[in-house]
Amino acid sequence: TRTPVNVTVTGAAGQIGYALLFRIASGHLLGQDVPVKLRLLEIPQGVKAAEGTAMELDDCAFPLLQGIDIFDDPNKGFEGANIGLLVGARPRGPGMERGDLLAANGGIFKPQGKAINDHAADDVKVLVVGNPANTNALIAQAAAPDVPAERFTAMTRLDHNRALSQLSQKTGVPVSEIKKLTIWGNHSATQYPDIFHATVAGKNAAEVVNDEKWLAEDFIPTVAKRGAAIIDARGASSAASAANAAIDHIYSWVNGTPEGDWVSMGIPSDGSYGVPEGLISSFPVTTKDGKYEIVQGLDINEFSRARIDASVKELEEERAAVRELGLI
Ligand code: NAX
Repeated sequence: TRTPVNVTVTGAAGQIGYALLFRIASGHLLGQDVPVKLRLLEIPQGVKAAEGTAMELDDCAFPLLQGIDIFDDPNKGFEGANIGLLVGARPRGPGMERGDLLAANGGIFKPQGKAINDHAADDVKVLVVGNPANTNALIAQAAAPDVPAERFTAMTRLDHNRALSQLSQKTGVPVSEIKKLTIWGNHSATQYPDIFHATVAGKNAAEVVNDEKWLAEDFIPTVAKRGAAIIDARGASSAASAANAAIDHIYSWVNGTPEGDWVSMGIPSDGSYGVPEGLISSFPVTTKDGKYEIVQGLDINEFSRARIDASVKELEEERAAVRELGLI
């Protein structure tokens, strides 16, 4: 029998945590043949609620779930972690400036990065979901100099899935027939969902759509502002879809992307496509044997270039701000 994989989830008592943990435990994160042990990390005030979620996990009697432990100390929470899902973060409160937000999250992601550095398993893979996800990932990465930098990633898969769904509705072609869509840049309103390389039932998506006005004024803003639209409708932010995207992100990273398709991941740039090295930015990637690679050689037209540059500029500003704060 296989050794269980240790999965640490931060913010375990939150709404994404509630949607995420049951899917991890039922085998959707890694595969139906992979046993898991859950390590839930919360702040002290969240521990009791996490214990309640753990009781429900017990009550599911999931065959693959081989243990649940709950912590409020990151050093313990990340001990032996093979996968780290960093969901808990500090949301922007009323009147909070970006600098305050980055500083508050630095107070979370810096110690968590250090704990990963000192206590996680050698093969640890980290996904940051908590916003601002790209820059939080950068902070955690900087605090973990002994962990290969490429193990720190940020989630743009929800944006990717949202874009797939919007394109499917526009073209009337099921999502299963849409390939090679890309989210570039930051997980924020500046992100750029790119359909110029995407295919819809084997045909170029931009040609099938053939409507630049829809692209610029409907598709891109709808995808970029979907989070706000969900809050408006639900009275709460995306939770199940965010959890689903986190599952997809790790599943793809560990188990590989299918031939002829790719996914979007926020990853440290190697300078590809003019994105400054080291920024954690979203790229089209293929994965194999637990490693990802940026898809190379795509032609970036003017329409795309301007939008990628704008989002990357925002990431550079966030990086400068956290440098200024001494967080990286
Ligand atoms: P909730 O407020 O429901 O839950 C957050 C949980 O994190 C709370 O239980 C809190 O006690 C815990 N927490 C706070 N600080 C912690 C720390 N230092 N260590 C451990 N746990 C800690 O938020 P939820 O709706 O679950 O969202 C979590 C994060 O995901 C937010 O930052 C949110 O902005 C972000 N999102 C990111 C998305 C993405 O695509 N990258 C989309 C969905 C979501 O908005």
